[in-house]
Amino acid sequence: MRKTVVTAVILLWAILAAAENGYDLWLRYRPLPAAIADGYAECIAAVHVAGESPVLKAAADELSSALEGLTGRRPAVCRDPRACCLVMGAHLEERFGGAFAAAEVEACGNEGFILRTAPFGKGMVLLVTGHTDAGVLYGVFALIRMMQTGKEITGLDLSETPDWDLRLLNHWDNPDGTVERGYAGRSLWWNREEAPEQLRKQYRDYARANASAGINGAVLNNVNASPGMLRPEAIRQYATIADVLRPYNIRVYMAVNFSSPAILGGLPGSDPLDPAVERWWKEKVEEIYAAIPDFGGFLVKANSEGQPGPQNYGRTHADGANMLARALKPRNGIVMWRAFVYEPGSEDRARQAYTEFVPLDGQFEDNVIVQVKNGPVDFQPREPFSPLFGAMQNTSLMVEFQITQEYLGFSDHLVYLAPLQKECLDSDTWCPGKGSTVARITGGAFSPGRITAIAGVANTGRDSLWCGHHFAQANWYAFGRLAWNYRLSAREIAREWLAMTFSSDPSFLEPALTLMMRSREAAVNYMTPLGLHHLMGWSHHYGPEPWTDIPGARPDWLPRYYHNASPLGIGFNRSPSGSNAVEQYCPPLREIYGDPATCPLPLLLWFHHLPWDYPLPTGNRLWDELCLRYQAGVEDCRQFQKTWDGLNRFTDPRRFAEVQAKLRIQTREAMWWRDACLLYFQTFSGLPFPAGMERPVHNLDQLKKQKFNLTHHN
Ligand code: GCW
Repeated sequence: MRKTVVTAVILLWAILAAAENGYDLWLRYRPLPAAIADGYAECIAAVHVAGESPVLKAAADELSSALEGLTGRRPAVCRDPRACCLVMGAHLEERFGGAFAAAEVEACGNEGFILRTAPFGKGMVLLVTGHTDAGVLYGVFALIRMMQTGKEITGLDLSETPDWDLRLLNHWDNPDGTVERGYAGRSLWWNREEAPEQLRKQYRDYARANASAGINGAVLNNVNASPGMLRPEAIRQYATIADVLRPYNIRVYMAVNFSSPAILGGLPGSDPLDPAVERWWKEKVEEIYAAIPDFGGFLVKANSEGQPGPQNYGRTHADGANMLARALKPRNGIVMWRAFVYEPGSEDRARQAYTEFVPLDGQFEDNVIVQVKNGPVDFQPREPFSPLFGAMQNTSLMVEFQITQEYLGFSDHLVYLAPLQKECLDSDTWCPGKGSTVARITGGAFSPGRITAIAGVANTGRDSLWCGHHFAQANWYAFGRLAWNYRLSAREIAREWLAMTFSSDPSFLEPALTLMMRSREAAVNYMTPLGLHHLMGWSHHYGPEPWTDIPGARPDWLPRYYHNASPLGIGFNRSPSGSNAVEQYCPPLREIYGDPATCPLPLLLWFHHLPWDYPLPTGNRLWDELCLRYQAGVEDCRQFQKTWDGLNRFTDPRRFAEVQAKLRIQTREAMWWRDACLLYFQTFSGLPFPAGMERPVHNLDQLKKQKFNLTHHN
């Protein structure tokens, strides 16, 4: 009897241990079907690592554990490249002269790679090379991805270089371990008490995930920066983390508080033109580089939402950024200076960053990059691209996306963000002319030689599955992949991710892909269709509160400022008869956006205030179209549930059930959004709900009284 119990316990333990909880992300390396696995194992039976460095070692270890997991066989290590089927190392042309031209390897730059099968001795050899070890690392991850997704790896000839030099995550993590707008548990970096070895493992896994997606840098603390980050103990913590990330080609950057010289250094002020302030920063920079020789640089949020900045001293953003840039320059560090600024006042908030920054174009040092949010307001489910892209042709600009879902249902809603990011990157700014997309402008197409970068606000935390929602992992992955190659389609990336994370069975992939590809538009529809924005509760940014009125609050924190609903209509008039924010776009966009007849439907109420019965090209009047879109969003969520329920047999029980539970919440909340917004807007439109639309299940007065409850959000 006792034996049976013990056996049962051991068995249960084995099952639980093997159970997936999402921690392994897309690097699960579970066994592939034998037929494919044997081919890979044979093709990479023995590996030669040409060279020695922590980066090469990380790459070799990864390849070996991936092969072991995927094929059941660890490759042999072979010292003699002639006996090997795979050789990895930088500059292999020195040994395999015929396989590459030196110029080709050179063209890989700092991080590019070549994967090439070449004849060698009596057989063939797979060469993974580049100009640097980092390139080899990315080549190895590309090869692993090919195996994870069942691709052919014989006869390879592939080379890639990244589209942006710096591909960064921004962590909005505070020293006390909280994460601003974080929905996946507490901070990975700060206020931790676990054993160092345990932390190192987690940091290594974080680094592996980033490297596999192509991310090469991370800002480890919140842009609302604590001056304490520049204290010696925080710098030491930064250095400890940097040591673990370094073999994966990841550099660390720090968000700094502009008033640090006064707060921390005891100086009378932090005026950027004060030589004592400049000296203080120079010394601080030296202190940081002594601890972290490859430190990347600073990220600064200045004179925005209460943060201090150069304007406190009557100086400009350029004065502030340049002073820091000069301190970092001797060490090749950079300054990422955020353009997310808006002050209460009469000017349309969407206009403000442009008004403040465009006059400074051309005044920044060349190691300053101005970091601009994708849209002119704030990470809404849909925004037009920020008009700063294109308007500052003599300044390096980078896009900041939000991967954490501050306005997109936190980690409760499944919203695949690659379509949103592609939409922005592919937007043609028309400045200086056709074809000047956001991707090309920030990628340096018009300013060769300048450093280029792209950032995403991270959605990671201490949560066992890293991101709070299994599908939110896809947003981390997709950001990295797009930052590496923005020409990849959102669908292709989703397909890779699904195959690596769940299953590559076509009967799983097709429906799951449709679900992911539909999810962003569904969220736009049930939250803010037709260009509406900022309808959420102002304190939590989660659920709908289009009615909020807080006496004395800043008007631009309140939804009514943005939707302007009244008996006359709805929307923000940014056309020439309104705030004229359209003038910030280059022709012909300003004309296209400026006229409701030509403005794209998805942005209509972003740029126009229109009567409820305004006729749309869809054949519906505005009110009916709005209703039908909210309804379509709800229906999509229901469809997501059905789709997922049908995929049970392809997924493990735990992840299946967890996603299922989240989808249930999402549908419920899509209905909440629909009812709250439509019942409220109906008090102005006075129009009935159109035929074919479900009746609301909520009551407006109750919704208004309902207190927002955070219980299921952590
Ligand atoms: O989106 C808003 C957020 C703030 C954030 C700010 C910013 C870090 O609500 O939490 O602060 O933007 O990007 O600076």
